[in-house]
Amino acid sequence: MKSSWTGVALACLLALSAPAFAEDGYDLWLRVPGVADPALPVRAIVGSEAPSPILRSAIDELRDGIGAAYGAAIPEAERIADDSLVIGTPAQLPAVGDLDLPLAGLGDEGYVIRRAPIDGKSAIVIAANDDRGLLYGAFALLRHLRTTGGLDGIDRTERPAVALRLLNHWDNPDGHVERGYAGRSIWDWWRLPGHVDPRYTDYARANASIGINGAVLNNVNARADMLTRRYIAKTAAIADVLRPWGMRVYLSARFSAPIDIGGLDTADPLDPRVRAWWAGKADEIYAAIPDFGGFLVKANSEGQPGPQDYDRTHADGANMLADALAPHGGVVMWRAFVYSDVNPEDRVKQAYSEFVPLDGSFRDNVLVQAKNGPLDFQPREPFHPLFGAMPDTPLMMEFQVTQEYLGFSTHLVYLGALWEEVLDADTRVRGEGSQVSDVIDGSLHDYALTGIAGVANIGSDRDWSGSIFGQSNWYALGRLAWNPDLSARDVAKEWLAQTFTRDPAFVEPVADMMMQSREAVVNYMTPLGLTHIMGTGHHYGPAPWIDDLSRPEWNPYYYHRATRGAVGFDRTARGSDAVSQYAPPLARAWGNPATTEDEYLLWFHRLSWDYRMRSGRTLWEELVARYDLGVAQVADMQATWAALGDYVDADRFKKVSDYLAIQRAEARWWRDACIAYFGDVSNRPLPEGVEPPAKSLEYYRGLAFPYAPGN
Ligand code: BDP
Repeated sequence: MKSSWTGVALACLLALSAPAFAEDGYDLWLRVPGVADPALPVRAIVGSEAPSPILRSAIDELRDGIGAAYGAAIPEAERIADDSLVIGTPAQLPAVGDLDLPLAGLGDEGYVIRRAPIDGKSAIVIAANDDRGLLYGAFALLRHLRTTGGLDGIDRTERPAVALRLLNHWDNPDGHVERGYAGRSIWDWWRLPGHVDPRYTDYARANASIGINGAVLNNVNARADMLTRRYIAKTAAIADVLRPWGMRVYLSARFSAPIDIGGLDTADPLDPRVRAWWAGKADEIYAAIPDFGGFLVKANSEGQPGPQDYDRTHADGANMLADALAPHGGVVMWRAFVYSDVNPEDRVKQAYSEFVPLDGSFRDNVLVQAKNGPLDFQPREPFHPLFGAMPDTPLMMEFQVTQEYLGFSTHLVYLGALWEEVLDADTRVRGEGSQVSDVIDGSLHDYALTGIAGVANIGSDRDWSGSIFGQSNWYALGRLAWNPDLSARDVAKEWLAQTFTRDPAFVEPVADMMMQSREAVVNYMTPLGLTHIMGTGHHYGPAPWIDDLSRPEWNPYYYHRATRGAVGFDRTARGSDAVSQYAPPLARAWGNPATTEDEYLLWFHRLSWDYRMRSGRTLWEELVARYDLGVAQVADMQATWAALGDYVDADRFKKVSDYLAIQRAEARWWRDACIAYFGDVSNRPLPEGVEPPAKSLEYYRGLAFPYAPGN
């Protein structure tokens, strides 16, 4: 059997000596940990004699991970002796079956880890119904080892709450990543399939370690070329690398592909030639990739083609693709991110208006994928009213890991806090306690399909995410998709312990800093329910003054409508009545400013600048105070980090410090530009003692960013 003695010995040597090499962040959270108690708890690994590629991944991972932690070589053995780590399904290892572990109901991905004697020998057992469960069990054991420094308390029984746990890459075939702030695409489409970058294995391994089981490889603003024979071969090469790590590949499908690459003159979903073309395309893809996951589709949104071009509905379009994929077991993820340039309805209402009437008319292998809020990945939005409103259509969650609207990769914003807020939100559709997470995990409406996707923040940068703390958002996506009830703070602590050090003197203050970071970005960008006031196109920096773009809802002004007398978007019954899309208790609460949380005030209400806030301040004074608070919170983050240099290697310490300095300057810029603008429109003087903006409003209006990334 294969053993990597030398590899382990080398890793140990490196771990013992001071880090002489650059800590560039490439190793993510999968680092060599030390242990608290050096007594080796595992002397050999016993698994199936002919492991599948997935089980091989799991065993290698355990052997190398435990070996490196204890500075010992862990051989693979055929017989169970004392201190064996036994990994297998009951079918592979009868001794595992004899333990009568609670595997029923754990599906293919769940696992049990138990310290239990086998034939009188002390053992730790990782058991599952399928090799994928064994892989996740192996990573769970290593996570426990890395976060606690030992294997005490390792017993657990887990299964993922959500079936599809996916990354959505917005990567184009030319290597540009839409809204990417971490370099170029990691997919080297040009050299594939001849050259398969070893980095894809590291990518798959990192995903497997946090339970992510699939990736949509290309941008939702899709090129039809991705569906040509040439590109299917490239996708197949990536699928081959991802498969041993329990991951499937998916593609974004351009709805007009039958015209673009198929030689047809229509993409009408009810046209038999179009249906036949897609069926043939599905056959071709599955011939190359037997476990292909399916299609993600952005249709009739922001200029993308779709079924409405032929007077058909979203359901007609989704069902046509679903029929093509169904014989092969694939799914369609049809996006609900739609708003029209001709529809005057409040933009945040349009997805609900279009999709709720279609509830129940989608095929069984369709999920409707909705963003967490009804607008567009803003620093804060109320949850999307579709959640809870489509009991007969599986809704899947789309989060954005890449920080398009949250300062790009240089701002430290821990998104676990944002996602927890959304997942915990109570839709009230079945009384109290009908949380968004209950919709997403299928329990509220008995969905047969469930999913959470995150728009990836991964690129060719050595540190993958363009920043060290950006990695925590990738990590949190996986962990919260596995279990949406996890606490975001606990997830942050897990990530910190594995990425830096387990020392609580480091972990506790930095976890606090991460949790605060989300509120900080809301405060210095869009406090009190303001939204979408960033620069046009690139979305970098403040630009609340813009009101001259061709489509009304592209203008920041559309969202705040500030005048001398008032500010905010009236979404009550007197205004756009968006509140009516929520369950009655929420509609009532959000229909009245007195019962609306400060966080959502200007999202739902249009109020006088003199409106009296809970704090006793006027709205104008409160707005200024929030902007100041946001800047102060970033200064606190900087101070926290500055005091922790002893716990972090110099490379990563400096990079984070540099970025925090950028973030602080930019937080100040946001604050200054926004209070200059709102102060000008409202004609309000700054409250006493408040520092005036550093520059004039004209200065901020004149700034331009032609080379901002990701655009
Ligand atoms: C917007 C992005 C745009 C995406 C779009 C989407 O600015 O690049 O294509 O979302 O999700 O926020 O389709």
